[in-house]
Amino acid sequence: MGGFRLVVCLWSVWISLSLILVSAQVPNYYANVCPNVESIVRNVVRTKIQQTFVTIPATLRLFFHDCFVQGCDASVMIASSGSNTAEKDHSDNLSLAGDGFDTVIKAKAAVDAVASCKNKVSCADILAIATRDVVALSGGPSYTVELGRLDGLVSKSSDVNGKLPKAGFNLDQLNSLFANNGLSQTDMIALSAAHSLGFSHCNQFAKRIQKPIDPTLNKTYATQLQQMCPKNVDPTIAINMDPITPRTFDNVYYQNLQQGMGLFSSDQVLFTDSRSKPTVNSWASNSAAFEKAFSTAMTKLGRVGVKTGSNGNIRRDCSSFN
Ligand code: HEM
Ligand SMILES: *[C@@H]1O[C@H](CO)[C@@H](O)[C@H](O)[C@H]1NC(C)=O
Ligand SMILES: CC(=O)N[C@H]1CO[C@H](CO)[C@@H](O)[C@@H]1O
Repeated sequence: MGGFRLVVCLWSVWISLSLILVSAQVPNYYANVCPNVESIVRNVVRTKIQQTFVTIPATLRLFFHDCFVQGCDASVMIASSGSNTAEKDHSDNLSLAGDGFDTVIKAKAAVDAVASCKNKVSCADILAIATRDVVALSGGPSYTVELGRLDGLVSKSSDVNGKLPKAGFNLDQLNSLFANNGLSQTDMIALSAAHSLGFSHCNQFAKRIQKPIDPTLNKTYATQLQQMCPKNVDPTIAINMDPITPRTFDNVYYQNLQQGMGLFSSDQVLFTDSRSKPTVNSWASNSAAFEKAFSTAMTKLGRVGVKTGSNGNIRRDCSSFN
């Protein structure tokens, strides 16, 4: 038994080592060229949050969209030019708030202001670090960010088709899209707690509050949503996704689901589907278990489609190719 455990243990050490080597992702990747990269990024993020709260949800969502389309390679940052319509101009991006882009641009400038760091740190890694920081600075868990991603060489609006989840997705649709990115149902439920803060436009859930009202929606909450989002509402109006603690990253997201207060069908289904309900119930009452699962899932998300070698480079300007 002891011998077996040792073998299993060595085996998993070997597997993790080979994963690290294959993905070229290690926590202290910049130790020699830019040892302070994480504190430089953190300071920019902190200042930017003081200027506007939207920094937090905007950066978190930007990272998610980046990773699910072509991998975590900052391809989402590229501006369209000439005949190339880039990822960020796909309609599914409509609501990617400019403050996420701005955070990365500012952090990159601060990193590049240090001589030894100049043009040595990828935009993809800066986005990954900034994302960890916005979560931690809004009450969520902190975790070690694996580093060593290169910036991608391709960004096409057409590549976004079918890569991002829709607010009307059911559990099977959510699971299959996340599985395409190497993420389990547990990871998907954990990552959905990103909707613990930030904003949504009314059109994303308008159908649920029109008669007949979605029966999985809490009636009191439905009435509140109808008042905030009347028919013919200004399409630029956005409302809090977590009505109880909208500015804190926490497990109240799961408690809301238990009350029928998930904003999207894709949120509420995590509680109504018996396959995911036990996980929701467990994390609603156990914040530590949720935070652990979220950190694990974010680390896995950060490994999606990482570019190395000739598949990428270090962009000088995050919003355009070198
Ligand atoms: C599970 C499937 C998911 C669906 C269907 C989904 C869908 C959406 C939609 C429709 C919005 C509102 C867009 C708008 O009208 O402005 C939104 C907002 C947001 N999503 Fe998701 N999302 C999902 C998962 C995730 C994940 C995994 C993350 C990050 C880890 C994330 C982070 C966010 C954030 C932070 C916002 C607020 C953005 C802001 O306030 O600027 N979402 N999501
Ligand atoms: C609806 O939400 C209220 C709190 O706003 C809660 O007291 C009530 O139990 C919820 N109803 C259902 C069916 O979950
Ligand atoms: C932040 C950003 O660039 N959003 C763009 C997403 O795509 C729409 C077009 O569908 C643009 O108008 C937005 O500017």
